[in-house]
Amino acid sequence: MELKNKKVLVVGSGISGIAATKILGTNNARVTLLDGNTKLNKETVLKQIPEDIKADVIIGELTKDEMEAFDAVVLSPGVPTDLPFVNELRDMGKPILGEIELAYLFEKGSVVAITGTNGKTTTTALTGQILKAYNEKTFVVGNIGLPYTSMVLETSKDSFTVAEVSSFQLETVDTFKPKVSAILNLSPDHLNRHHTMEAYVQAKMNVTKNQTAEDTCVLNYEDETLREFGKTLDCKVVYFSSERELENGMYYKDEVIYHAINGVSETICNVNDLKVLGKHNFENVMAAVAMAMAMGVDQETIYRAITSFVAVEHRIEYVDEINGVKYYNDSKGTNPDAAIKGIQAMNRKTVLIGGGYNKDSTYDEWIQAFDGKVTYLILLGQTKELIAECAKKNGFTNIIFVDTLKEAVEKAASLANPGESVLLSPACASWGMFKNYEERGDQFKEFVMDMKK
Ligand code: UMA
Repeated sequence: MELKNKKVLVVGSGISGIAATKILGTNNARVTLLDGNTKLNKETVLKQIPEDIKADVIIGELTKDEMEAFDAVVLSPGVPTDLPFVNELRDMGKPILGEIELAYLFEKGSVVAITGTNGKTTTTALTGQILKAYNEKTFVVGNIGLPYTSMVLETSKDSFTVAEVSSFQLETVDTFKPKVSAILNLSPDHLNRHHTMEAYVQAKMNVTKNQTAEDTCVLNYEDETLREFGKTLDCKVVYFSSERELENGMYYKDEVIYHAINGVSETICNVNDLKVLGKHNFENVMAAVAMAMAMGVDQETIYRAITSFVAVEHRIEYVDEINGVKYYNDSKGTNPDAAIKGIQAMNRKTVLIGGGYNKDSTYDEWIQAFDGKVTYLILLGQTKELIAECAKKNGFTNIIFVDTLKEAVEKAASLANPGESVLLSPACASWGMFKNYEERGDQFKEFVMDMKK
C-alpha cells in the first residue's frame, strides 16, 4: 500500500498510536491522530509527536465530512473494530489496518509471531533471547510492550523480528506473514471485546492466515482445538505436548524436554537446568525451542539460551520476604486461566489479592483451583462483587473487600502468617484502576518494599 501523501487516520494515542503516527509521518503520509478519551489534552498528545512530523490531533469524535477525507485508517489494538464510527469508515470503503499490519508493510526480514491466551510474553521473551544469541539483528516487539512500528524501519533482509501478537492485533492483519508462528493455548479471554469464544479463537488463528508450505506453525497438542486446527494448515506444523510422548515434535516427560523425529527422540534439556518453574513454563520453553529450530538455530545455542533465561517481570515474580512472608507479583495474571497458574505455582498457604476490570470472564475454575491453599481472598476493582458471589457459590467465604491496592497489600500483610505467601494474581485486567498490568505490578512491589522501611 502506497502511503506517501495519503491522508491517514490513526485511532488511539497510546504507545501504538504514537509509534504509528511517527512511521507514517516519516513516510510522508498526512496523519490525523484521533483519541476518543475527552479527558486528554490535545497539547499533551501533540508533545509526544516529534516536531519534524506534521500531524493533527483530534480529541473526541469525527464528523462525517472529516471521515470522508481519509484514504486509510490505522487502529490501535485497544480500539474495538466494531465501533460505530469504525463501521462507518469501513462502509465508506476506507482500508482499515491494525498497527501490526502497518508495521509489516515495512518489514524486510523474517518474522516469528507468537500468540495464545497465556504464556505469550514469556515465550516471546525466551524466543527473542534464543534468536538474539544466534543472530544479533533480532528485534522483540508487539504486545510485549514495544510497538512493532517503532522498530520495523531497522529491519533488514537478514534480521529477525519476534512479535508477540494479541487477539486484538490479529483481528486486523491482512498480509502479515510470519515465517514461523505459534499458538500456545486457547482459553476464554477478552470476551467483552470479541463477544464470542469463536471470534476470539478465529482472531488468534489469523496468525497463520498467510502462511504457506515453506512456513511453520507451532501448536499445543494438548489443546484439542489447536490439534485439529493443525490438520487444516498448509504450512509445516510442529506440535508440543507436556502430557504425552509425540512421534514428531517436542514433548516433556519425567523432567526432560525431548525433540522427536519419526519416533527417535533427542534430549533438549532437563527441566532442572531451567530457571523457570512449572509445567506451563516447560510448555513455553518447548514452543520457543520449536520456533528456534524452525529458524535454523543450532542446539548448543538453544541450550545455552534456555538455561540462562529468567522469568519475565510481573509473571509469578518473587518480590521479597518480610517477616517470614514471601510476596509474589503476578500482575500479568490478567485472566482466570493465567491466575490459576499463579496459584498452582505457590507451594505454601497463600493470601491472594484479586479483582479488577470486568472482561466478562467466569471465575469458577479459578476459585476451584484455590484447593485449600488460599487462606484469604482480598478483592478490589470493578469485579469484586462478582468474584465474591462466585467464591461463595463455590464454598469460599474468607473474602475481604478493599478500595485500593495499597490497602490490599497492608491487609494481606496483616493476615499472612510467617511461612505463608502473599500473591497478587488478579484474574482480571488492570484497566480502570491502572494504566496497565505493569503499573499495577510496579505499585504492588513498591507497597511491599515500603513495608521494609
Ligand atoms: N482509545 C480510543 N478509542 C477506543 C479505545 C481506546 O481512542 O475505543 C484510546 C485510548 O483513549 C488511549 C489509546 O487508545 O489513549 C490506547 O490505545 P491501546 O489501548 O491500543 O494501548 P497502547 O498504549 O497503544 O498499547 C497497545 C496494547 N494495548 C492493548 O491492546 C489494550 C499493549 O498491550 C501493547 O503492549 C502495545 O499496544 C504495543 O503493541 C497491552 C495489553 O494489555 C500489554 N494487551 C492485551 C493483553 O495482553 O491481554 C491484549
